[in-house]
Amino acid sequence: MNTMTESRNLAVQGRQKMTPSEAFVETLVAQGVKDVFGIVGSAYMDALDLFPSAGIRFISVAHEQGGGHMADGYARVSGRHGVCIAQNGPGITNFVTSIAAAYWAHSPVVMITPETGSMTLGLGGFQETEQLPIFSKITKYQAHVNNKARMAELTSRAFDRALLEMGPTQVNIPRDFFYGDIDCEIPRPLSIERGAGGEKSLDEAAALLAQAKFPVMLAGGGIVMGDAEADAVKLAELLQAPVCTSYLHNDAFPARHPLWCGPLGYQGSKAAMKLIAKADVVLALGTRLGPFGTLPQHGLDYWPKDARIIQIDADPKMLGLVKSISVGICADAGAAARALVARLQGKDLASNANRDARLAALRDEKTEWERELDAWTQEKDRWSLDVSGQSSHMHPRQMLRELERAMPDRAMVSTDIGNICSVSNSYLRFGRTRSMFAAMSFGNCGYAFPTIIGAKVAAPDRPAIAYVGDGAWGMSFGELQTCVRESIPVTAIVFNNGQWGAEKKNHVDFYNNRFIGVNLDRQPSWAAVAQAMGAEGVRVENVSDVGPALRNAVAAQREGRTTVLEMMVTRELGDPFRRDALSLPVRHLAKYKATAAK
Ligand SMILES: Cc1ncc(C[n+]2csc(CCOP(=O)(O)OP(=O)(O)O)c2C)c(N)n1
Ligand SMILES: [Mg+2]
Repeated sequence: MNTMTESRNLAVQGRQKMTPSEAFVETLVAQGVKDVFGIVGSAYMDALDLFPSAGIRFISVAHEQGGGHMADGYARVSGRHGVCIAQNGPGITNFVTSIAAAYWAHSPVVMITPETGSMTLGLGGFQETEQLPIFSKITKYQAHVNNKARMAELTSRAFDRALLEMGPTQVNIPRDFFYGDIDCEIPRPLSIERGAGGEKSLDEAAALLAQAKFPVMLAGGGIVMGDAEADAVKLAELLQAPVCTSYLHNDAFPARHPLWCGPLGYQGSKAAMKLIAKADVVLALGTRLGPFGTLPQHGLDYWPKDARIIQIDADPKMLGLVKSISVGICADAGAAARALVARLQGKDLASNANRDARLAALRDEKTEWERELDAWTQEKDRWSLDVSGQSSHMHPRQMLRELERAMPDRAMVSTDIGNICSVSNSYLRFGRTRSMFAAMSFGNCGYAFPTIIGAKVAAPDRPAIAYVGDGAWGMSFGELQTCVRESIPVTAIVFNNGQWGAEKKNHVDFYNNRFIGVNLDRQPSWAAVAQAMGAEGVRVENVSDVGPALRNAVAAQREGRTTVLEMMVTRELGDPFRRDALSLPVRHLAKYKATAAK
C-alpha cells in the first residue's frame, strides 16, 4: 500500500485555539463533507450551528433509519463518505438497522453519535444508553472522544478508517465535550492507495488464466467501488471470457457489452448460470463470493465444483472464506486487472483454440434467456395461476419488463427486499457502475427508498428510481417528507400486490396456504397518500401505461418533483428467497397435528 495525502484541505491550517465544536466541523470540512443527514437534537446544537458557515448542508429527515440509509446511498453513488448524525439515546438507536445495512453494503458511512454528558454517564439520566456496544459488530471502527482535546484527531480517524476498511464507522462524543476551549490542529485526510496484489499470486493467476480452456469472469462490487469497470472490460476482452455479475451487483459490468451475460444468484440470468457451469477457471474479480450469491436457482446447481477459482478482493479476510480457491489476491480490482492484462498480453492463451465455439455458446445462451424472459409474462405455479386468473391487475413480470424498456440512461435504481423486487433482478441492466443500490446481504425491507434519496443528493443530475414492495413502502414512505421538504426529487415505484408477498410465498410452498400476517388489507391508496404529502401520486393499472408513467416521473425529477408510481399488480409470486433454509413442518404434539405436512 502506498500512502499519500490529499490536498483538498479547506479547513483551518496549523495548531490554534478553537472550540471542540469548531474542531469537529473543521474536520468535516477537511474531509470534504458537503451533506449530513439526520434529525436535530440538543446534543449537538453547538456544532450544528456552524454547519451553514462551513458550507455543510444539513438534510433533515423523517426518521434516523432513513438518514442512515441516505448516507449509505450517498456513499455508494459517490464513493465519498456518507455522514449521519442524531440525538443521543433514541436518535442513535434508530440508526441500528441502517448501519447494519451499510456494513454489508461496504459503504463508507460515518455515523456521529453524540452521547449523554460525561458527568452524568451511568446515572440513568435522560436518553442514555451505551452507544458503543450496540454498534460494535456493525462498524469497522469506533472512536470514542474521551477528551475534548482529541475531537479532531478521533473524528478524522473515523473518516479515514471508513474508506480504508470499506464500511461504516462511528464517532461517539459525550455531549458536553462540544463546549470549551482546546488547542489543536485539524488532521489532513489520509488517502491510501490499494495495490495490484502480490507478484507471486499474480503470476500464478496469470498462468492459470493462460491455461484455461473456458475462463469465466465473475464481476463483483469491488469493480464498482474501485471504479474498475474499464480495467475489467479490458481483461475480459483479452481473455474473450463471458462475464457474470455477482448477486445484486448488476452494474459491475456494462450490460451492452457482448461478453456480459447477466447476474448470478436469486432470480438471476440462466445464461450466466449455464455459462459459469462450464468454466474450468473462474476469475472472481472484486467479490467476496458471499454465500447467498451462488445458491442454486431456477433448478440449476450451476456453481462449477471442479473449476479453479482465482479470487481478487480488497479485504484479505474474504479470500477463500466461502469457496475454496486456488489463488487469492488481496488487491484493488482495477490494479489487479491491469497487472493481469500486462502479464497476459501477447501470450499464447489456451482458450484461443476454442474461442469461436465459446463465443457462439455465449451468444446462444443469451438469446435463449431473452426469449425465455419475453415469453415468461406470468408465474405458472398453481397459486399464481389461481390468483392472477381472478385479477385484472398487471402481471409483475410484464410490468418489470416495461420498466426495463423505459429505463432512462444513467439511471440509478435502488431495490428493496421482497418478491417482486427480487424478480426484478432479471430485468435490471446497467451501462455503468454505481447504478444499482440493492439492499445487500443485510436484506432489510425499507432500504430502497431512503437509499435512493441519498444517492440523488450525491448525483442530482441522474434519474433516481426506487423499486419498493407495498409492505416495505409502509415502512419507508415517511421519507416522502424529506423529498418534499428538502427538494430532493426522486421516483418511487411501489408494487401494490396487497401482501407481504415474499413471506406469503413460504406459506404457499411450506404451510399449505395457512396465511398469517401476510395480507396487507385495507391499505390506503399510496398514490393518494403521496399527493397528500406534497408529491405526485399516479396509480398505474395497465402494462401499456407503465413506460409512459416512468418517463413522466423521470421528467418530473428534472422539474424538482417527486413521484410515487403505484403499480397495481396481481398477487402471483415468483420463486421463494430461501427455499434452502426452510423445511416442511413436522409436528409431534397432538394439538398441532393439523399443521403437519401431509
Ligand atoms: C425489516 C424487515 N422486516 C421483515 C423482513 C422479512 N421480509 C422479507 S421479504 C418480506 C415481504 C416484503 O413484502 P413487500 O415489500 O410487500 O414486497 P413483495 O414481497 O410483496 O413483493 C418480509 C416481511 C425483512 N426482510 N426486513
Ligand atoms: Mg407486497
